[in-house]
This record gives sequence, C-alpha cells and structure tokens, in this order.
Amino acid sequence: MINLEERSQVAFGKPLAQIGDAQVCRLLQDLVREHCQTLPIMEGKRRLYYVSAEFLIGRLLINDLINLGLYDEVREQLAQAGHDLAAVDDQEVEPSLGNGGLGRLAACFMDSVATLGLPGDGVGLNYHYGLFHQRFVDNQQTALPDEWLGEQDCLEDEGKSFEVQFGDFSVVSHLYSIDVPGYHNGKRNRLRLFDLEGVDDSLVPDDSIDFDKTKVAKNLTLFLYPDDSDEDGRLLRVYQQYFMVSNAAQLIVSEAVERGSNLHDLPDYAVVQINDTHPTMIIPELIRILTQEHGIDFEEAVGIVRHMVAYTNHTILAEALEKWPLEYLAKVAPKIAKIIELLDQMQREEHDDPAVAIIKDGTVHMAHLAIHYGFSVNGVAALHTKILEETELHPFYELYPEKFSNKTNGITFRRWLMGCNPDLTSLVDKTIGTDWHRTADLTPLMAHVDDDEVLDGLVEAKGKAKARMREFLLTHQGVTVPEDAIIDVQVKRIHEYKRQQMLALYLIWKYLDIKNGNKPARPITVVFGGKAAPAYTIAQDIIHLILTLSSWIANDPDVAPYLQVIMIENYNVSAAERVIPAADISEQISLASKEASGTSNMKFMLNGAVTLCTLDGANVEIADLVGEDNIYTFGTSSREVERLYAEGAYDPQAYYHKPGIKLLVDFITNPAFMATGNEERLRRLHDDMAHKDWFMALLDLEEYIQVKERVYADYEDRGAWVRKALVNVAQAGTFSSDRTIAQYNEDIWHLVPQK
Ligand code: HBZ
Repeated sequence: MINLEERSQVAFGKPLAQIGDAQVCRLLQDLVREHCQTLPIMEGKRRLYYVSAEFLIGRLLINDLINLGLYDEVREQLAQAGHDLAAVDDQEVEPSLGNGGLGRLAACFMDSVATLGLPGDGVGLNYHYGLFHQRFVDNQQTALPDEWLGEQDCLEDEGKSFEVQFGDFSVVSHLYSIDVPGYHNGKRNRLRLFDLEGVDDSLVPDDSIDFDKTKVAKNLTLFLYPDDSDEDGRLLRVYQQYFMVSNAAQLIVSEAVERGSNLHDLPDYAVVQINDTHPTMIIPELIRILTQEHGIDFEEAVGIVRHMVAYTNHTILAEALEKWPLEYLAKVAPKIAKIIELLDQMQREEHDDPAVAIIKDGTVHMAHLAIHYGFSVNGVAALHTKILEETELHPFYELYPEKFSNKTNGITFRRWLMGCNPDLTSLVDKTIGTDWHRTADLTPLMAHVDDDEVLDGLVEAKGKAKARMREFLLTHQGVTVPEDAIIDVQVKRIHEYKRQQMLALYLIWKYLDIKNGNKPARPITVVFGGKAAPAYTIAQDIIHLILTLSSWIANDPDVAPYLQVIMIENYNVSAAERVIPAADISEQISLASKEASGTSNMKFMLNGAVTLCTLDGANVEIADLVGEDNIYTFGTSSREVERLYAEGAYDPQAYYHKPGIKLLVDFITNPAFMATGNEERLRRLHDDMAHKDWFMALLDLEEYIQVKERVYADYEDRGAWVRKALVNVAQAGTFSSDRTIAQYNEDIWHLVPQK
C-alpha cells in the first residue's frame, strides 16, 4: 500500500537507503498528513470542546503512524532500507505547548476522545515559544525561548478568524489546527489553536524569555504562563485567558449555529470541559455573546450556559487556585467583569455564605465561578475527589452534591507503551495476543507471573529499554550510565510538594553511607528531570542542589562507581519516552494529600517499574490494584497531614535537630560542598528546609531512607523483583485514558460515539 521507496525517489531523487534521517522524517510527516486529510472529521450534533491553556502533545509522528495503522509497515520498510524509526523520530521537533501533568493529560484525552469515536476537539493557544527551553549553566537552570514553531509544519491553517474586544483595544485571531486521528477507526478530531494576528516574534531576544509584557497586542501568544511575579505579567495572563476563551466561545457558537442550533438549545450542540480554572471566563463570555450579540435575555442565557460547562480541578494547593483582582478583569474585559458581578449578585441572593462567594474583597475566585455556573465538578483521583468533597470544596459539595464526581486520570497506551516501548509491546503481544490494543486489558498477564519465559522476556525488554535510555543520555548530555545499574527515576515539574528535595537528602545519606564503606550490590543511577517556574526561587534552588550533588558525587572516586545522579536537561515528552521504559523504580513521593493524581506513576507502572510512593493521588489506586507485595509505600497519611496543617502542629525544627537528619540537611551548607555551588541558593534552601519545610520532607525522611534501602535490597532478588514488575504491567489497564474518557462521556458529556 505505502511505498516509501517510491516516495523517496519522488521527493529526493534518491533511494530510501541513501537519504538521511531528517529526510526520512519529512517523508513520513508528509505521509501522515496525506492520510489524515483523507479521514472524515468526526460528526455529531453535540460536540465536545475541551478548552485548555496547555496541550503537552509531544512528537506526533509515531503516535500518528500507530493510530493510522501504518506503523508496522513503515517500520519494516525503513528497516529494509537500513533506517531505524526511533532515530528518524528524533528528528522531529517537539511542540512546546504545555508544562506538566495537566497539559499532558489534555493530550492523552484528545487521543482517547478520537479513539472512542467521540466528536470533540481541543481548543487552546498556539504559543510561539512555548513554556521555555531549559538549559543548565553553572549547575543552575536558565530559561531560553523554545523555538519549536520555526521547524514545524504540523499546523493546518483553518482560515478562520475572530475579533476579540479588550477594554482598550481589540485584536484579531487566526485559527490553526493539528489533526488527531483515532486509533484504527478511520476518523479524526482536531486540536484547534488560536494565534494572534500580528504577533511579533521579534519582541523575544534569542537568549532569554524576558520581553515587553505591556505590548499586549503583539505578544499575546508568545509564551505559555509568562512570568506573573509582577503586575504586567499577571495582567498579561488575564489578557491571554480572555483571548483564549473569547475565541473558543465564538467558535462554539458559530459552529453550533452552522449545525442548526437556534442558540436557545445550545447545550444540545456543545459541551465545554474546562481544564482547571484558566478557561473559566468562558462562562461570562458565552453569556455575553448570547445576550449582547443574539438578544437572549440574561436569565435565560445563564440557564443555557449552566448546562454547558464542566470543570476539572487539578489541585488543592491554595496558591494554585486562581484568584484575579476584579479591577484586572475590568481593565482587560469590562463587559466580562460586569457579568461576573451580576453572577456574583445572583449567587448571593441564593446563598449568603461568604465561603462560596465569587467575589470577595474585590477578588474574583475563578473556581467558585466555575462551580456555581457549571454543571459538573470533578477531581482527578479518588483520594483527591474525596478531599475536595470533604475539605477543600466542602461548602460547595453541601450545596451541589450532584455536581461532584471523580474521574481518575489515565494515559494513552498508544504512546506510553506501544509507541515508546516496542520490546515490551511485542512481549505482551506474544504472551496474551493483541486484544489489549483495543481494550487496554492486560490482566491476562497475571496468568504468567510465574512463567519463566515471560519473566525472562521482561528482563530482556527492560534491558533493551535501558540501552535506549543510555544512548539517549549519552548523546543528549554526554553521561555514561553503567550497564547493570538500577534505574531509579523522579521526573516531573519541580515543586516543593513533590519533594525532589527529600530524594536529594536521601542521596546525601547514601553518599555518606558509601563513603563509610557500605558499597551497594550494584551501581545505582538516580535520574531526575523537570522544569521549575522561573519565578519559583526555591524550586530553582532544588535544581541547583541536585546538579551540585550530581557533580560532587561524580567527582568523588570513592563513590562515583556506585552512585550516579543525573538531571535530564530540558525534560519533555520525548525524554520521558526514553526514560520511563527504562526505569526500575518510580519515585512518587509527594506529601500525602498534595498530588491530585499524578500520571507518570501510571506510565512507569505500565512499563514495568515498581512504585515507591506515599499514599497520595492515584498511588492509592495503584496500591489497591497491585497489592502490598508489589509496591513500596511509606509516609504520613493524608488525614494526618491535614490535621498537622489544620492545627499548625508540624515543627520542622523538631526533626531537623535529630542527629541523623541534621547531618544530611547541614551537608548542603558544609563549606567544601558550598564552595562547588552557589552559596546563596544553597543557604536559602538549607534554611527553608530547617525552618519552614512547608511540605514536610523532614517528617517522612527517616522512613523514606529505610524503605529505599529495602527496595534496593529487594531488587537483588531478581526473580521476585521481575514478578513484581510483571504484576504492575498486568494491573495497569485501569489507567488507560480510554477508560477515563468513557467515564467522562457516560457521566458528563453524553456524546454519541461514531461507528
Ligand atoms: O494535573 C497536575 C497535578 O499536579 C497532577 O497531580 C495531575 O495528575 C495532573 C493531571 O490531572 N496539575 C498541573 O499540572 N497543574 C499545572 O500545571 C498548573 C499550571 C498553572 C496553574 C495551575 C496549575 O496556574
């Protein structure tokens, strides 16, 4: 059917065997685009619009080949011509449209929505320089513009534009889209990204992400999450959010009208899922359009919108719950500010509880707006939803119990097993057949947990994945990982609640233990990866500690042969696809109650890593599924953590002064160590840990050290370990995003799947 040889001749006048990886990549991108264009767009009277500030989609090529059913054939034809698909894939520049878990979740969801044949698109912004490109200089993070767009041609011009009216000026948008083909179903949806007409890339210097934040009419779609540590930055975020939702709302209304809506029946035509609070202003914006542009009266418009918008909460951290001064909204979008005031008044007439007010002291609580005027609120793991209902959002739960539900997150197995781990995929296929490609049911593997052939196969597949990771780390940043090393990984955004600093303290302990002559049975390689928000000082300090420790250990000949610390530079989806398949240990060590779900925990499990975790987020569900023999759990319970916060009862000093802990924390400021790093950063981090430790790393540290030692020891019982790994793979099916999306559709969206 496909003939890459011929395509190579036509495009480059050379046989396939004689063109380079970059040219092969171009051939395949053209192939994928042609195939996508022949697929009809999913149809349906009622459509989903999944509105999100982020879509962390990763490279597209392999996922698209899999979904289009071209993967095996392409791989074979390439192999015959001496090309390796993974090397070709490395030529693709990864789009930079997301930041962390929330953005990656949106990408997995788009894949699953298309795969289940549901008519629904993602709607967001086309950031020219994305989040930022992370570089390490002097063991510190520097942030550079991520110039992904220049080298991309995955964007299709939809030829649509809308005007967006701000308080003092107006701008025009332009709509682009990226195809999202369903898995083997011959249909597609789209990720639809609005850009700013007249956006000015020249505002951004080559070597930094500082730019003039006041030139709003030219900078709106330059960066995701521009620095909000000053007022210009915060205002810019509000401008961006309004630009996003005004475009989304205009798109939704115009498409509904095209499909026959008279707007009084708009909820029969569209459902809007808002990914966290960033798109909340779509509520007043839809009301504005219905009332001011289509003459529907205010109360009816409110009623219409109330049946359209559903909100997903991704965090209980107070500082991440968006609140904007009403005066910002009044400046950016005065009509929207007015409507929010009216909605606030209406709400106050119904309930006079200040805890559920939308506007308090001149500040707009975006989540409150979303809950009162949306029809659905969901958390992203069972524990998280329970905390929302019982604690964080309890007053709302009392008012509207019927709006609340849990939708435990999931991941697409197309990318996170079939795409990134070909050897494990073929082992699973050989062992249980290929039904799981559709159903995600891997439990038939449970019949093989004592089957030596399968267990040996798993060891072999892990070995090959490790070889690919070693190759990646060597070319990406010139580090050599020992062949027989145990691979222990914590990759995620850098945040105090995720407690990368606790793993760093363990590493200090291990370093000292090895110095004292206790040599591990085999080399240990601990891999970190993640970006820190440029304005988040302590997170930058944590990166600096990790990088300084990494060099310190590498330069100590007594320890280096046994312990290695690597921090991946510019950790992104592509790096995740290399590292996760290779992991033996999955570090999920957030302070219990703080990680809403986590999704890398699911990816690691699916790829046969064993989880070392606190009982937080979806870890709780993983532990229930695999059973206590196949997971390592530790740490203070979420209930106890909540009590400590409520009573102000945690005193880090009490832990810091324990001799075993003080030794580790003080290592950070010992003069010899500090001389190899940045004194200011290390002192600040030391003092923060000793005196504040807001996320209680010291509280769980001793138990963490004990459990980690047990994990490494257990790893040496290779038979028992590999069995654990297989149980983890076998039980991962629950975490398919196809399951999650089926639940969203069943309980919230009610879309009719296309046959
Ligand atoms: O969403 C993450 C949660 O931390 C994680 O536990 C969960 O698995 C994942 C998917 O549900 N949350 C985020 O990634 N949140 C953000 O990145 C964020 C960014 C800017 C904000 C607020 C949140 O203003």
